[in-house]
Amino acid sequence: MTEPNLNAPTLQSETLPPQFLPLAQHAIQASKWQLRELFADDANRFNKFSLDAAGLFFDFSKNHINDETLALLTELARARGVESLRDAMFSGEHINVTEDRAVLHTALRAPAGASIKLDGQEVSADIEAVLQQISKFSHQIRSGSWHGYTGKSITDIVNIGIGGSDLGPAMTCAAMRPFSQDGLRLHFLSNVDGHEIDAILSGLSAATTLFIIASKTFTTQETMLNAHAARRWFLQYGQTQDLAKHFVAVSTNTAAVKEFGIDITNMFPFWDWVGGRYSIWSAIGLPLAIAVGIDNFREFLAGGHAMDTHFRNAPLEKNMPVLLALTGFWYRQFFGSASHLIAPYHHDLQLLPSYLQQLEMESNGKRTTRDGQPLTIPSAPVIWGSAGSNGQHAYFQLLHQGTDLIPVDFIAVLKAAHPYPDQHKALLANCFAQSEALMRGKNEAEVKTELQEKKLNAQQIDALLPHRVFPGNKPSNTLLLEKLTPFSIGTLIALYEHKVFVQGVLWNINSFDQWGVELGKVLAGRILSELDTNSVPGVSENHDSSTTGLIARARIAM
Ligand code: G6Q
Repeated sequence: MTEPNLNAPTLQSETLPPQFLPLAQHAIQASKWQLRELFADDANRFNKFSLDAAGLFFDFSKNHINDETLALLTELARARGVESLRDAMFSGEHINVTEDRAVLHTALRAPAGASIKLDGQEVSADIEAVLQQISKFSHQIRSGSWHGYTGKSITDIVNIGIGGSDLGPAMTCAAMRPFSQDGLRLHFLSNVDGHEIDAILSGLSAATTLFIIASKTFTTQETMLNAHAARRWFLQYGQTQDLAKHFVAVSTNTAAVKEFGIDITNMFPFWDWVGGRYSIWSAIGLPLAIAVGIDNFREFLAGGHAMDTHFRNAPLEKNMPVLLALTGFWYRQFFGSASHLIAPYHHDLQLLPSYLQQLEMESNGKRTTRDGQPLTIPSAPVIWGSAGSNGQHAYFQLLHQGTDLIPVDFIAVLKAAHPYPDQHKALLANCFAQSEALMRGKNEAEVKTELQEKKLNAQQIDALLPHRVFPGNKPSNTLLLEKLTPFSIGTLIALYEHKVFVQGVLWNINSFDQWGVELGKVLAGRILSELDTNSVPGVSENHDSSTTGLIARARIAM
């Protein structure tokens, strides 16, 4: 039994953009390569296919690539306009064509005073003003000088938001846990499922709780329901005039914030040129600034900016986000890999896979080109994952011996922030061992020797052999961070944002709208009114029999 190659791609030249054809031809060759042999043939492979940027180290040598592959991939990136669209994004052009908006989250992390123009107007003064507001408020909460209605300091902060208004703060607060102030507890309420608000509020005291209502639009059903429920809960203890001490808002919608009853001086604004899933750098990062302090928050922004500088200036061949994007694109486009695993080997990065899931799947889960034509090639794969090493005892079996090709991004942190060196060594050992095992596999000869050493007889060996062989030849990237700090977390997130941008350009899609999310918001609103047991059943909307039946059963039970 010989080790299988990658699934040989079929050349569908009629649906492929002509610019993809040289790579499609090349992929047929590459599908025959064994990663083991690529390493055996070139002692310099690791040095050649790895790079440092903005404090991150990126090893992409365990991919089915050679010099020619990289040359073809970067040539394609140029031909698709990665450089020109990148420059258009940074200079505030309205590259979000379906919403006619600029995409300027990068401006939020530029150094104070940097000249960034949007439609002819400087934006940096507005950005700095909000940062000052965040600085003042977070200091008041952290120092205990912001008092609740009984005169006590705040001990618990509940961020009420969903999607982009939840995942960024929740993920970064977890990632920066060692930098967080003791005695301040952060809670993230996103789900419209009342069990979540019930679980969070049941442990809290209204007198020492601050609610941050985070919603770009301030109309999202789940957030508004939770915000109103939190308000009702608070008013069981405090008075209406006390609300200002316990409710603040982060939004672009001043009128709706006012209508909710939040004092506008306690509203932290941001702008429509900041997409929800790119908004952690804006006032949506308020919970993070409260948890870790404004200096650490600014360090986080500086980390994002360091990656921006690299992305803007490095040639494509030495550009980390571009290379991360190209390696993923290579398998998605030419080898049919339908999913991509994010495996951070760090407990504090446990929410990173969910964060990247939104970033990538909401940005690039599209089927229409920027100019409105149907896409004839696959776009974003499914992004999934969880913190290592837990996954090894669960789904890694499928990576090693299943039938699908699933590229992996391993993310490891070299220096731990805890006093358990044995655990840290074991964690890193597991991480590196997995990428090696996926790449090398274990061939028949190796399995035979192993079983012979265990004194199994020839018949037993023959029976076990097919089950014990690992084909290997599975690709992965490894990203190394020196330490998990606000700065390095900033670089890591910006790296993936730009990866997503580059892949969107390769697929020629608009990565910055989300019409699928908007549809969900509308549909749930309609059915909500039909679940109201005071409404007349079945008259407000015509549904299929399944949806009608489900609504009817719920009405009876409620
Ligand atoms: C992000 C998406 C989506 C959005 C949420 C919350 O890019 O648009 O996840 O962040 O639907 O929206 P609001 O912030 O408007 O409540």
